[in-house]
Order: sequence, then structure tokens, then C-alpha cells
Amino acid sequence: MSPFSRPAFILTYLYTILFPGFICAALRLFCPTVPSITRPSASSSISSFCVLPVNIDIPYLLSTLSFSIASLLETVHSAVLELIYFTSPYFHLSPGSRPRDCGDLYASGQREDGIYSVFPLHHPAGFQVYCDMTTDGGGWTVIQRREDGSVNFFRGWESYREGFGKITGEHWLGLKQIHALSIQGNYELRIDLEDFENSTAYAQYGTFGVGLFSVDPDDDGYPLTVGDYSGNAGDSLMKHNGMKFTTKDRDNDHSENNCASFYHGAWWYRNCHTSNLNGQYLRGQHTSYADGIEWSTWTGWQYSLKFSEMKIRPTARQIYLS
Ligand SMILES: *[C@@H]1O[C@H](CO)[C@@H](O)[C@H](O)[C@H]1NC(C)=O
Ligand SMILES: [Ca+2]
Repeated sequence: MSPFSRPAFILTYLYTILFPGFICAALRLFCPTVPSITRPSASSSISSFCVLPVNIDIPYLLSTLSFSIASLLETVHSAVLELIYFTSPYFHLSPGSRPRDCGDLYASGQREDGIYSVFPLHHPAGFQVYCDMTTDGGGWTVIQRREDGSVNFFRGWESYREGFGKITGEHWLGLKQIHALSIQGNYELRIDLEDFENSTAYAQYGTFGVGLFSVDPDDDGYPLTVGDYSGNAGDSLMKHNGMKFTTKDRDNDHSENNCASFYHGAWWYRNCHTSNLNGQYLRGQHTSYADGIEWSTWTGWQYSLKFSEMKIRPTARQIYLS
């Protein structure tokens, strides 16, 4: 049955099953003297249900009412399923077996951290991602990781668009992939950080997306949408909200210089930054200014972090029908 014929089916259902039940009950309650031809048995059909008894018959009235209530509950149940079906894009409902992100994989029972294939709605060929299935309830799709300085992050536009690095180690998933994921629904962003004393902190944003409103996201510079901060690392990203992505070979920032070239990274620079997680791996305190892996509200502009991991997750609860 096509989904678009289902409301009609529901209306028909309401009319033929539920409505006569109520009419019969109402007639028996308020017009008790209307003569009856036959009195239906408990197992009678729906059509023979609507005959009118001479007297008020309490057990019969109750059975009619309970029939109506059962029908009502069934109808409400169907209506709820209809509602879920039609609003599924807003609730991040997965209609099939192909996971759209690590949230879908988590909802389908996967609990192991590691590499999985995901198939976003507008990227049907899919790609591999690292899923964090353990942090704060799991279901996170990792979009960036720094941990040992083994990968060069001072790269140009094409690298940042397509992605680079090793999925199990240091990597950038790619603006194209992050865009394809984040336009599927409402996503949140979590950033886990660690310094060289093994202290950890995190920043979480209830809203996240790149190029959410772009007709051509590449041409538009994959602008960042971020909001609703929580966590203990402090907010070093809200000032980048609405900014386009800048690389050393593509200047989309608000500075007269190129912030990516100046701070040896690639980010949604304004003029220029309060965070620089794609900066150089400078291993802790450094004398140069703001060109390491910085999260200014936690460790300032001259401390390059040991570990950084950015990950996203759909915010609505996962609902599965099948
Ligand atoms: C940090 O953790 C690593 C690995 O667990 C350990 O080898 C190292 O000694 C720790 N460093 C400090 C400063 O505690
Ligand atoms: Ca500039």
C-alpha cells in the first residue's frame, strides 16, 4: 500500500468500524424505546450490530461500548503509526537496512567502537566512518581526530572537501561527507579533548551542521551552523557560527589575511579564531601564537592539545518500525 493511500484507509476505517459503534451506543442510551428487530449475539457482524433494542440492555450496552473503545484504541494506534511514518524525516527514522550514520547503527544494536559503512540519504554510494558507540550513550559519527601528529593537517581545499588521514587514527572525514550527514536531520556535535597531563574536557553543541542552507555547499564554503553549548571545556566555537570554511588556498574568512595560512590550519575562521583543532601538532605549550591545536577557553592560544575528537549524532530519538 502506498503511504499516500493510508490516510484514506484510516478515514474509511474510522467511518466503518468506530463510528457505527458509537452511534449504536448513543442510540441505546438516549432512545431506549425505539423498537428492535433482532438482538445480535456477541459474535455478530458489524452490520447486525446496529439494530435497536426495545429496552436499555446494560450488558449489551457495555459490550458495545467496549467494542467502540477497542476500535478507538486500534484507530489511535494506527494513527500514531501514520504520524510516525509521515514525520519520520524529522525523527530520523531509518526506513531500511542501510544505516545513514552511526546513530542508525547504534539503534540497530551495534555497540562496538570501530569502522562502519554509512549511506547518507544524499550520498547513496556511502563511505566509511569511525563510530564511537561508548561515549555518552554512543551513536557518534567521528568527523575529526588528532592524537599523535602522524598526519599532516595543513592542507588545501580539495583535501578538506574530500577528507584525508586514517579512519582508525588521525583523520578529517571531509566537508562533503559531513555535509551529507548533517543535512539528514538535526545533529548535535561533541568535541572531546585531552591535554598532555591526561586531563580531559568536552564541549557539546545541541545544534550542528555544515552547508545546511546552501544550494551549492562547495561554492558557498560549507558554512558552519552551531548552537546550544554545554560541557566543561568552555565554548570556543560559537564565535565561528555562520562562518565559511577557509583553507590556505581558499580564503573565505573575515580577515584581510588568510587565517588558515596565518594559523597553520583550516577552520570556519572569522578574524580569526577561538579554536583551531586542525592546527599543527605542537605537543603542549608553544611560543608561537595560536597556530597549534587550540581550544582557547580551556588551554588558551599557546597550548597545543594531545587529543581532539569531533563527532556528531542525530538529536531525535531513534524509532524503528520494522
Ligand atoms: C598519561 O597516560 C599515559 C597512558 O595511559 C601514561 O603512559 C602517562 O604516564 C600519563 N601521563 C601523565 C602525565 O599522567
Ligand atoms: Ca581573508
